[in-house]
Amino acid sequence: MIHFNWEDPLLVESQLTAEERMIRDSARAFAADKLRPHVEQAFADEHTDPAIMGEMGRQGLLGATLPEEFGGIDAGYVAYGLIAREIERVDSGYRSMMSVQSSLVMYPIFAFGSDDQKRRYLPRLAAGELIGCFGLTEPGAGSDPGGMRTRARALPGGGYRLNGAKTWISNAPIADVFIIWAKSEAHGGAIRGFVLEKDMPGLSAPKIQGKLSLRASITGMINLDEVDVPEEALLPGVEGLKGPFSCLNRARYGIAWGAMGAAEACFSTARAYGLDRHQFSRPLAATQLYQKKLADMASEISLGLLACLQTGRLMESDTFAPEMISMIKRNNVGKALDIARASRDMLGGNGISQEFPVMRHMVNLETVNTYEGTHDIHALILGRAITGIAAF
Ligand code: TGC
Ligand code: FAD
Repeated sequence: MIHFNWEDPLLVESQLTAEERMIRDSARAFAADKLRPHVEQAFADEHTDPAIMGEMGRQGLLGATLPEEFGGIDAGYVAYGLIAREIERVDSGYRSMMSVQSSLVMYPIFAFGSDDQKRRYLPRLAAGELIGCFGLTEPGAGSDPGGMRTRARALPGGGYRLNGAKTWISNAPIADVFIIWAKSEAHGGAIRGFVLEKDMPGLSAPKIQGKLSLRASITGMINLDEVDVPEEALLPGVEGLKGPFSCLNRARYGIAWGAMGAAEACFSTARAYGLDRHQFSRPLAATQLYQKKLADMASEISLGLLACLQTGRLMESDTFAPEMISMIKRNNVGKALDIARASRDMLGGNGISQEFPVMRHMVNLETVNTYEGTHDIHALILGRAITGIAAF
């Protein structure tokens, strides 16, 4: 028998390799040194410092699963998840920056790009010298990206002309590289990916102001007004919705780990607060209601982390189904949101102060529950797999 460890009740740590622990420790130190000191101010000011991407790059946190040849560190999916967990322990917005760059920009270039595109973009994206964004959602096409209206038309002399609008795009106002998904008339109306650059005439990416959630991560629109791109901008290796969805599989998987980091931050804050704060002549943590809430949190976090670990191992052996990722994204973000809301309550009036991270995590997780497929859309993806009937 061993002594119960409230920080790791089911010993997730014991299932990690030495290399994974090293990567996790390095991400944890980076998050504590470089992100945590600035997060309250960034959130209050709704400000994203683009230099953060360079710092993440220098630390080896971008595109971690990619080969060294392209700037990655050849890490597995569990290591990638551990990085997401450590960054989101500080703030979901910073994890968002990392996920978009790694899974939604570097991955499609790596998986579907030409050799030229890989050489041109990947090492600089890995270093954080270039910032990327991923344009799938449109004003009229959110949960149903197949309804997108952005179009690519073939130009007589070669290349394409893009018209359309994307919205709610993380990193867009500070991005150098834009992955744009559009219906290509030259390919029978199939959805194709294009790699655009910020200075292309007709492309603009205004900031969406006034977010009450994920304020440390900048979000924007992408307007495409007759943007002419050369043939080399097309991602040659994929056609159809499976292109963007393959990227989303990776990002959603990272989110499932990340949400547990945010939940752990809330849980440990509530635990420390309950031990310190006295009411009715005893610590709050000495009451049964407080302890039940802590027991529920520790249980959900442990189960959620083990589910991530199992899914990560299956991804590493290429024996995963996308529905597994829907299950852990939906479950873990939903549970993290419950934990953040409960923690906010357990801190009483102090729970609404920026002095404590719980309310910031709570409002951030509202976004995380919505993006990359809403909580209910993932239920419908699972429902389809369980019944064979699509109920979207
Ligand atoms: P459906 O008919 O199901 O599939 C069309 C084609 O795609 C293939 N496919 C997948 N391939 C790989 N991975 C997956 N997860 C896949 N899911 C589907 C499928 O096999 C088929 O291929 P083919 O070859 O037969 O054509 O498509 P549908 O239109 O019925 O889709 C339904 C639904 C609900 C599953 C889908 O539309 C969906 O997932 N909606 C949610 C939209 C979403 O997640 N948007 C995310 C936008 S990006 C974002 O939020 C980034 S936030 C970043 C941050 O800041 O962290
Ligand atoms: P809708 O699809 O309109 O859904 C509204 C509600 O209806 C939801 O509750 C949904 O679950 C429900 N609903 C929809 N369809 C059904 C149905 N068939 N049955 C039952 N209920 C249904 N997108 C990108 O492409 N790139 C990004 O980088 C990106 N970053 C984002 C950052 C932020 C801060 C936010 C908020 C969003 C971001 N998104 C991004 C967009 C995000 O993916 C979408 O918001 C999300 O997919 C939902 O689409 P929607 O907002 O249009 O909601």
